[in-house]
Amino acid sequence: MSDTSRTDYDRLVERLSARGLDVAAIEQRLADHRIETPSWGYANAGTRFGSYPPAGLPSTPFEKFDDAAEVHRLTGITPSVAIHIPWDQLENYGELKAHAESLGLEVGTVNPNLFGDQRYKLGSLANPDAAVRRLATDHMLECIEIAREVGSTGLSLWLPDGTNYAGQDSFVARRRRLHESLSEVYAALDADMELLVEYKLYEPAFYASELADWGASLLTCQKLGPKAKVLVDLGHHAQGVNIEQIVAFLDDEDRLGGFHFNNRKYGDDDLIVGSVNPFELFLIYTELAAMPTLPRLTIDQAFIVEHKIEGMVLSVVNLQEAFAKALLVDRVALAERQAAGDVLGAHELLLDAFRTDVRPLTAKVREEKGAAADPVAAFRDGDWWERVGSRRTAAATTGGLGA
Ligand code: PSV
Ligand code: MN
Ligand code: MN
Repeated sequence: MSDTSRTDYDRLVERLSARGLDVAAIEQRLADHRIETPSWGYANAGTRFGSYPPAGLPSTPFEKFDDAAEVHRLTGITPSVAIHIPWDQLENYGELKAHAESLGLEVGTVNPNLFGDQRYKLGSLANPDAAVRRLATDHMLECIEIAREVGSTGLSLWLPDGTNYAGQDSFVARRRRLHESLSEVYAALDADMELLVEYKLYEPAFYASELADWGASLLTCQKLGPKAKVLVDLGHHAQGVNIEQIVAFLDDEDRLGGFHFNNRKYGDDDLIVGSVNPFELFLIYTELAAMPTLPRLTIDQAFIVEHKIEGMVLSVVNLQEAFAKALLVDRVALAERQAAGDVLGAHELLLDAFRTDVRPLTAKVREEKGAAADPVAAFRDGDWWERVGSRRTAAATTGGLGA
């Protein structure tokens, strides 16, 4: 650490200690913070209008893990990588597991794809045609098998099912078909596996979605059993929805399975988390910081115009800073002010934490892990991309359509 940042760090510790905060405990929680990165975030992605892949993008799951290892080297807190099937389809998943381990990584959640096949035009697990439901259910079962092979305990479900026009199908019939399909999937989960059920307000269906909000996901999880939990993707809500309240409610029900982090301004934009609304991210982390253990925290983003590794690294840095700020909230004082009805006094405690520059603290925690004090600058200053990208000549495969 440079002399200047040591001074900044010392000054910050002094101030925080004077406020009665246990800085060592805060640093420990920051050191334990883990973020999963998505394989599809490293590969070619675009909008429905086009994609602009730079030279050197990974074209195999193995190469995507190489990029993820660079993000982990720079940040120190991203040891697992979510995979997406069939984008990461392989003959032998043991080879991917071994490759991950050789890089100090592990394979994270397995994400099935229920929208790419032409037969999913009218839906997958809720499709009116039993043969298509069978296809989708079998794909989920195949993903459970893949999870076993790579040593993963998380099966993620983003269900694209819905209808485009009123009258197209019966709401109740679709819901019942979905539950029937999912019951079979749930029954196949191992004891230590979790089914993470994402919801999304709209898109790809534009009239009604089967799992449009956290209520629909929660009801589905409650029907299935305790291994089913809700996954909150920050880009999947209506404008103005209070996501931090949803997070608190789900945790109170013991059904908060995890997050897909990103940020949006209009729709499911999959922008860098914390880039549009850092205060909202801080408030979400303020709820998370009150929990004894954190749920699965995963990035779900599509980098369209920015460098993908740089974007991933900045996302992790933003998450670390949001968590650090949330850990500064004086919980005892907050409870006292809430009980006393001191509205702005309570709010002020949050503002005070949010306004604190925590960068010297997060830099120190990263450096102690052997990662970079300033990971974005370290990536820009380094030559990793030039070295690795120049060896990649194969055409980049898709990582999905993006937002
Ligand atoms: C589509 O909306 C989506 O962005 C969902 O958030 C999924 O998690 C992701 O794609 C990967 O399938
Ligand atoms: Mn998602
Ligand atoms: Mn999404």
